[in-house]
Amino acid sequence: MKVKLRNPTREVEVPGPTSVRILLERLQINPETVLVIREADLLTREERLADSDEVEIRPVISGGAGRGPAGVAAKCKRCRAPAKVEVARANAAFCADCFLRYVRNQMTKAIDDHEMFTKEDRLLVCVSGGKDSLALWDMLLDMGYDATGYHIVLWTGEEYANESRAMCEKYAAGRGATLIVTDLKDDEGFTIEQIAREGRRVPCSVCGLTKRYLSNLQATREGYDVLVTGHNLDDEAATLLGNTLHWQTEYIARQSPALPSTHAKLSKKVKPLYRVSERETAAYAILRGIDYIVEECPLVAGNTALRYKDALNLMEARSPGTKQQFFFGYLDKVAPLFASEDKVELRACTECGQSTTGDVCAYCRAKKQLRAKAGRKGAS
Ligand code: Q46
Ligand code: ZN
Repeated sequence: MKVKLRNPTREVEVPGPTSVRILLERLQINPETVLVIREADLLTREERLADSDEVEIRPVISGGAGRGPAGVAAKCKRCRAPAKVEVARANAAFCADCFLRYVRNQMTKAIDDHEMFTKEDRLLVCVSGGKDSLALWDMLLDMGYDATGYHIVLWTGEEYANESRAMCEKYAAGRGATLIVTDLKDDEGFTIEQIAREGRRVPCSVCGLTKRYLSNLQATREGYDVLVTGHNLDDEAATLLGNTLHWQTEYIARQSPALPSTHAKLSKKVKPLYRVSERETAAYAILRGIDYIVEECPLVAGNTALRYKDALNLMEARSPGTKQQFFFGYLDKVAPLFASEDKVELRACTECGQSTTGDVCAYCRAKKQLRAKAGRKGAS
């Protein structure tokens, strides 16, 4: 049987017939970190594979896949039809329709519980071309929300930038949805790849700062009511683990799925996918036929959150539900205790007028630092 593995893409021959579960065990792949696809169809672990089959094993968790155990039921929990997707943390498996419904219900619960937005609000949805943000945009449009996409060409790599943008444009064109695209190189005169190449700063930290700054700027300048991002359960649990290990209490206090606007230049920010795992958003995108960029950002190796994701995936494979217990438990029991840590007074940045706690905002400081270093380099 021909098995296509991704990131990096390669093909291996595995003797069949066998089952998905045994195939993954043989390849030492943690089933929680991948989806197995045969002719655009998702397969559960109990599915049989013939020797003539061609299957793709697609990683759906940033950072790849490790070894882990397998095995849950292969009938839809809701309608008893043959299952397509296992959700081990819910001790369930679902057919395609019931799975899409399950994911939408999780998002609706998030929106309602945190009063994220209503049908009257104008939403600006940050889309990268990846599975999470395109699945998010898709659900919001299906539910009748006024959702405009916003893509920043960050130039973390030429091919990656072009493909990411193309995925967003393809999706927007297919849906007749509005997409705004801005280009970091044109607007700001630097690229994230350049920062990585010159080793002046950690690329992911500048990239994260840039995305937060520019998306907030776009939302406030163009009068959107809410800025929406595709952070999923894995992202939130990994961030919380990192912040907790370092006891960054001011970050812990701000890690809410919905942050209100506390300044005229600060948009309300929400994360409606925080109840949906990364594997589930990927399955959603595949089942909905959404074309997304499967390759990882070429600069992802510098992303420290991956280490925390790896650690959580190891625990999740042994005890499904670990991530949700950790993050939902924080929201229920711990977040209220940290609320007092989050009392900061915001004022206008003296350089750009955006909100900041000091005189000059972090983005303007980073830009100044980059320019100064570039100047020193040019002079030497
Ligand atoms: S895009 Fe940017 Fe990520 Fe690439 S450079 Fe790092 S932060 S990994 S989500
Ligand atoms: Zn500024």
